[in-house]
Amino acid sequence: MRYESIVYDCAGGIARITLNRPDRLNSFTAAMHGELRDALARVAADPTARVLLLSGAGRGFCAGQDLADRAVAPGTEPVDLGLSIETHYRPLVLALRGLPLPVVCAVNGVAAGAGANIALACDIVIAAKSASFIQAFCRIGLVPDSGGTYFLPRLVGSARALGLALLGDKLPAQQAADWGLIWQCVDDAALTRTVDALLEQLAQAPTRGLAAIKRALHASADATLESQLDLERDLQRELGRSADYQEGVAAFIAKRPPNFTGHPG
Ligand code: T3D
Repeated sequence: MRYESIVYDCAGGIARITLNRPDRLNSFTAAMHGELRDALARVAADPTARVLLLSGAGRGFCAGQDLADRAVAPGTEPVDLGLSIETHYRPLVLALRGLPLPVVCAVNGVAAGAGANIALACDIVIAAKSASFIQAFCRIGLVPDSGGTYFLPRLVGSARALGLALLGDKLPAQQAADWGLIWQCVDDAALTRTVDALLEQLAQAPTRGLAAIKRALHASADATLESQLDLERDLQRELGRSADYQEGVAAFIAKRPPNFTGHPG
């Protein structure tokens, strides 16, 4: 598939998807969703991909749904937004969460509406100091989607989730980090360097082990202690048979750096 709204690349174990409609702050169109679906399927099917970076081109990360992608005006036939969620946003969130490798999101600028919540669906979110997060939905009479009502209260608690969602105020990246909404906020000039170092680290890591960590931590939001202990046992059993575990232990004993393959075997 030829991409026009995103840029995709995979090299050295690092897959990169860049949202690439900078003149519209990388807002989502149906065409962009189609390209994202295709690119995420490529990442999932590529055994050499060990970490994925999601970022945006230009001064914004993503302004959510492109409000001009279809006709919405008083008196016109209503658009079925449920169909849009079902077709595009729900699968996108589940694809990011389900990828068996870490997903890093570099928030280079404003992240609004679904753009904010797609960032929160990623595993590690690093934002530039000038970036911000806006639950813009309430400004146009909608509810936070793309997992916003799931992620927000779990990440920042009910009081802050309600304030963000009901007021639609701009949350600066530093405050987002201070509140625990994201992993880290760095100076604008340090964003690329910081993200590249993180990607290098994750691309050398025991990928299947990281995938299991991601799965277990995401599962814990709705789990009991008993079910979580069961899951940990099952994952540990599986990982204990992996070459990366054997290599990790051997490297520790030999006092040398490990050389992980990231392969399941
Ligand atoms: O399918 C469904 O609809 C259901 C799913 C919904 C999910 C959603 O995401 S709903 C929420 C949609 N998003 C928004 O409501 C955010 C709209 N954008 C803004 O509020 C502001 O643009 C920002 C706060 C994000 C940034 O403000 P600012 O001042 O930095 O930039 P700007 O001047 O507003 O935007 C720059 C350009 O991008 C501008 O175009 P122009 O004037 O230069 O020709 C603007 O119209 C365009 N743009 C920004 N966001 C969108 C957009 N065009 C279409 N759709 C957008 N969402």
